[in-house]
Amino acid sequence: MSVTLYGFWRSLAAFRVRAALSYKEIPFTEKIIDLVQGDQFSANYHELNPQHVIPLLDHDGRRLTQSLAILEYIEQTWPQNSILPKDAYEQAYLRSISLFTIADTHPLVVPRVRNFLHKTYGQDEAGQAAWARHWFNEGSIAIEARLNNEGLCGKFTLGDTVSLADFALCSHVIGARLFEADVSLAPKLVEIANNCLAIDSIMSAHPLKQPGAPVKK
Ligand SMILES: N[C@@H](CCC(=O)N[C@@H](CS)C(=O)NCC(=O)O)C(=O)O
Repeated sequence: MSVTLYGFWRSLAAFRVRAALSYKEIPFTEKIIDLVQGDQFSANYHELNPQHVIPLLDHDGRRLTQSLAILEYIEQTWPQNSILPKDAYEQAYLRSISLFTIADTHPLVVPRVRNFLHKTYGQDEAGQAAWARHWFNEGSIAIEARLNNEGLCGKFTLGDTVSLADFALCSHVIGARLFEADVSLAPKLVEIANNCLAIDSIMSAHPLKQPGAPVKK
């Protein structure tokens, strides 16, 4: 069996997939697509994913994109350490919480959006970071309100069991911290992310633990 993740240290979407593979103890190799160097636009990568984004998962030559779809595939293919309950409502709830960040926040802060802000509206790095912080904060407030409003979370998004939504929420908090957004807006969300990162297999997938990440002095 061969499982290859195309990722990059900084990518929040790649983190979601890396965390799931690691949590489920699935052996995989990671190929680096350096988003800063523009590897996502190379001819070789274009052949694999003409959307020019990561993550991409190759399982025995079959390729998948979009982190949420990949997480579902991983769950169905390798059921150990399940990350999705059987109940239809609970599944939909977890997908819905995941999409708060995967669909509604993260796409606003990815490199192609920040590059567009720079090229078209002259935003320098500080302006782009302020933009990212704004959307991370909006996302945090929305997620926190939803988590509290439904009252289903315990240590994790649904009770005390890790699910695919936890990888999504954790990616949101990691990104918010990288951009120095105000995570104090969302204490429950932060608690869930911290509980995830207290699990060694999830922590090992953290962006700052990957090759190429800046080393803290
Ligand atoms: N919705 C996609 C997001 C994919 C995405 O935008 N990935 C970012 C990295 S986190 C990327 O490859 N960006 C390249 C770019 O913006 O040029 C997913 O969840 O997989």
